[in-house]
Amino acid sequence: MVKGRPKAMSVMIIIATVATAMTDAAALAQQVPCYFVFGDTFFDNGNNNDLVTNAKSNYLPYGIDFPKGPTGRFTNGRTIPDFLAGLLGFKDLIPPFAGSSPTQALTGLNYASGASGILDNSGKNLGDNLSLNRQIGNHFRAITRAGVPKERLKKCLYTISTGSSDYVNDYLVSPPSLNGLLFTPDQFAQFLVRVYSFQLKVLYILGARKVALFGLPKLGCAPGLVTQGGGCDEKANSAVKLFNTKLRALVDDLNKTLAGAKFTYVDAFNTAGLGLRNESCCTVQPGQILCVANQPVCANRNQYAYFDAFHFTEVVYSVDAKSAFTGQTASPYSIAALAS
Ligand SMILES: *[C@@H]1O[C@H](CO)[C@@H](O)[C@H](O)[C@H]1NC(C)=O
Ligand SMILES: *[C@@H]1O[C@H](CO)[C@@H](O)[C@H](O)[C@H]1NC(C)=O
Ligand SMILES: CC(=O)N[C@H]1CO[C@H](CO)[C@@H](O)[C@@H]1O
Repeated sequence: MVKGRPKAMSVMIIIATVATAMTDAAALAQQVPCYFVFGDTFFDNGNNNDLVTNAKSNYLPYGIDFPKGPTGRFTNGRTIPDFLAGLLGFKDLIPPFAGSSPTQALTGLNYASGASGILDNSGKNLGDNLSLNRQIGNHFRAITRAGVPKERLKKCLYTISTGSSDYVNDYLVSPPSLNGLLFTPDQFAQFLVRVYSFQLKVLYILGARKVALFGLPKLGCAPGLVTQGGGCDEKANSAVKLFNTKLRALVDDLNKTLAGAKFTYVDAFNTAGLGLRNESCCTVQPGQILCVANQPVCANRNQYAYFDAFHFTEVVYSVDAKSAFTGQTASPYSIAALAS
């Protein structure tokens, strides 16, 4: 018995070690086989680099806090999809569709393109664009080319951030665009959500079942959109709020009508950048949105909500990603629940 005791103890130690190793493995294991990203400047990670467009960010100071430097992300460091990939246990970040190899469609691709919107023409004023329709076309080609099985596609995560460009590059521009003249804010939101709904059904037909839709932030509080007096543009905020309300309703509708699908809505309107400084961190020319190349940036980027006059800093994206993952800002499902 006396002799047996150390033996039992060492067995217990081994069990404990194995148990710890297993917990670590579980924590690190990739929770979904693949992750696909769609959307606009908030999610773009390099798809605009080779397009003929003014909506580019592959120059310093963009990427100043990113390990590889400027990549075409419209922020100082990582974006929401980058943080989500980490939280989901992916060892590598999801690569941009532009320049990807066919096999990368097996683990996921990012099709997002700066200035793109739900409507094909949104952002056209800035140059070439990969509208959401074109992104869905690229996804179809990528999964077909790689022969990704439908059963695998059903287990993947899909996140989409779109709609901002339809507002800032179309509906809200002055002098007014055709849509700005034709539609009331409520009608425009309705129109956008109707088109978006159709696009999401196409994505469902292509295999998407676990889908997180990011709502729009308070666009009217972005430094590039604030009023002369420095306050938020409340007309912009109330227009965006109508879109968010209808998008939230669409999520419930799709969840009910598309068999086997889980859609969730992520709120960024009430949360993004709370409590942080609200002026641009980088140098922006008056009336512009993007950073001037190689000009001074703020030293303490963790204290700023906005990196340029429109896009948020990495610290905001980190909080957004975590709260969407845990479910604090996502409903009816957390992204963790979608993934499981
Ligand atoms: C920016 O922050 C200041 C100080 O907290 C505040 O007075 C101002 O209203 C804010 N502006 C915007 C556009 O949010
Ligand atoms: C989603 O819709 C399904 C019916 O297709 C329903 O069983 C489920 O409870 C819904 N989930 C939520 C969170 O509303
Ligand atoms: C300027 C430009 O190339 N715009 C393109 C944006 O995308 C649509 C299709 O989604 C094209 O028709 C436009 O030519």
